[in-house]
Amino acid sequence: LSMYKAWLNVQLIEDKERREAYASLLGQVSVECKPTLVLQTALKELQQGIQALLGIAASVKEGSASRAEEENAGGLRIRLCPEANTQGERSQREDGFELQYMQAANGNEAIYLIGGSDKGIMYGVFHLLRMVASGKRAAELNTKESPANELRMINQWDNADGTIERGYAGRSIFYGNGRIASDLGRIRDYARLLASIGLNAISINNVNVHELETRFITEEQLPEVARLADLFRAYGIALFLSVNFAAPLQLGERNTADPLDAGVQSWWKDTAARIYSHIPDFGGFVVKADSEHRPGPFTYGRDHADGANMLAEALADYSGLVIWRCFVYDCMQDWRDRKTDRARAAYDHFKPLDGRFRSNVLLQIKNGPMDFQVREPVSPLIGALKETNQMVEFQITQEYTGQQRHLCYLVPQWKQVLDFDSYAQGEGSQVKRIADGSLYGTAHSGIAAVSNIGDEESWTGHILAQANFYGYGRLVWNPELTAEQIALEWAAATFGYNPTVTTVIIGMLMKSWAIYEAYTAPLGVGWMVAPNHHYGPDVDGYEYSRWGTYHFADRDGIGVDRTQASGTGYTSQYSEPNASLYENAATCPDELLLFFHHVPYTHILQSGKTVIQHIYDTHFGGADEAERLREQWAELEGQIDEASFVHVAERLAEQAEHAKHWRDVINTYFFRKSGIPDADGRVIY
Ligand code: BDP
Repeated sequence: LSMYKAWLNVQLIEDKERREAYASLLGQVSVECKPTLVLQTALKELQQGIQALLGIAASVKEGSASRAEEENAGGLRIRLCPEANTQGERSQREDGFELQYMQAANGNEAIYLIGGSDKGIMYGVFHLLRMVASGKRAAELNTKESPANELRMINQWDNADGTIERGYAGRSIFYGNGRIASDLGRIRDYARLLASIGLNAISINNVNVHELETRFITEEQLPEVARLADLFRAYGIALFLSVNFAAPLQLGERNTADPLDAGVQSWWKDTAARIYSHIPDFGGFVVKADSEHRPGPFTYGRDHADGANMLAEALADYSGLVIWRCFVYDCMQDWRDRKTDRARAAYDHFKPLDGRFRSNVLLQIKNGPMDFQVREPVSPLIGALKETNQMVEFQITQEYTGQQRHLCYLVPQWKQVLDFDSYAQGEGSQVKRIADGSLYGTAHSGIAAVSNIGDEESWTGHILAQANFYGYGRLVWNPELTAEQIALEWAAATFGYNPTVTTVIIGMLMKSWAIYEAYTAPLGVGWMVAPNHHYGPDVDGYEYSRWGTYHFADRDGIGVDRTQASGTGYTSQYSEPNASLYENAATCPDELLLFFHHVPYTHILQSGKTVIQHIYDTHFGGADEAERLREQWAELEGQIDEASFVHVAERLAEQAEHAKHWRDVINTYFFRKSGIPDADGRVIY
């Protein structure tokens, strides 16, 4: 079924001439390198793809050709070119590949697929199949690709009981009833999807590690975990586990989890030895510590460098990595005294530790300082760490962006983050250069994101949310791709190469983030969602709670004063000129105004509107636009498969209704608070 196949829904090429031209070229594959596990995967994918696209069974021949044969031979020729990555340049990562089209003297056509590694070959195969499906001719295939980022990671927030934290697409494909799934087929299909977009690392359990998952690193569970590692290995994906910092204590094997305790240190060393005896290429640990009631080094008066380094020491002999999350804040604070500000927390905790982490530790930093809101500034911690490996964290699962019931294509948001200039080393210090390690030349770096998949047939609940999954992988491979290009690739691969269909879908995707933002929390202030589950409007839901996520709306004004002059001083965490840009309400970008400033409702935005009128207008506009999305989709009836059509139509209908609800709740609230009428007289209560 196409929903399940997602973007690997390869169809027979209809144009006979093109199909035959390709058949003579791809019907014969010669493999001129050693058959490794990943290479075998690549060949299997290649044969399957050729069968589906061209309706033929390709013959695969192994062994290198003699010189005479070589000169005239045609077909697809697969080679390994390890020299491609000996230049030590970041643009030449070993996972790269090259495609070269050639015509021999005798007229034979050949395509060379040259990988920097077996993984490079596999990525090249997926790329080749995508290009052929998209209608490219053989002579147009020449390309050289190399992933921009070293670690291209996905984080599952799956729990062993089969639930998924912030999951909106069913239950876990990994676990059920406290055990690792016995049917590995679905997980294998997932590995395929991940590899097809270039991802190379996965952490398979929630960052909130509960009792059952704490046991994943025990002798009893490791054989099961190893089965998953085997499966991902075949697709070139390294397996990581989220671990419980207090595991030695909670498993009852030590009476403390103090990172400076010799007994604890040896416990983790033994644990590492045990893990690597089952999984020799285990990726390492992901750790959420001292955050939202998770244990951590603070309990013992130690800091996060002590905690991370202790684990890193244990993994070092095996080249394992510790991915230590910077989402550390006191969730039981109240900062109305303006001494604490949740947005400041990551920087305040980690900046002073810069330079103290071992070389196999990476700090994983959420893209914004709060928590994956529809609009946030870029975290000032990204780039501020100059002697520490760092990774950016995105959230594909739409916790705060409509939970896969609303359409919200997030690639434009991620691109904005990656293109943001932190000025950490002067102009040209974009986030993407920190993620790819080039700004500071760090040993390790990359990007991670929280997955949006579950066991629903469509993987992502909303089929159009597959675009976020696909787009994440493509963007992490190459941050220079545009959000439109990615949307086009995805829509065509998923629904077929029909320009009428793809044009409508790209249009919808590209507008969707702005639409969602328009009818939800205004001008970067965030939140205003129902507490706990985070779906739907509740303007004051978090306003009187201790989670530190306030909007400070009263009868005179709204917004959070994070300036140095009169607020929390958060703006000073940025490098200049960003610090001054945000500090000054006149230069602060409109879309972030209420994140940084508390202003009267009559404050005039750079757009020329008052804050209150902006709120009214965007909420009416956004809800109308949500209605348009539904109409646009309706045009596709009969042009895509019925099941997908109905599935999306239902969700868009729900979104359109729910957008009106958002509109009314927000507008009425601010009308009543401010007492200022809508200039167009639309708001009533
Ligand atoms: C928040 C989620 C929470 C996660 C937390 C995290 O609401 O469920 O555990 O982030 O990233 O977005 O650790």
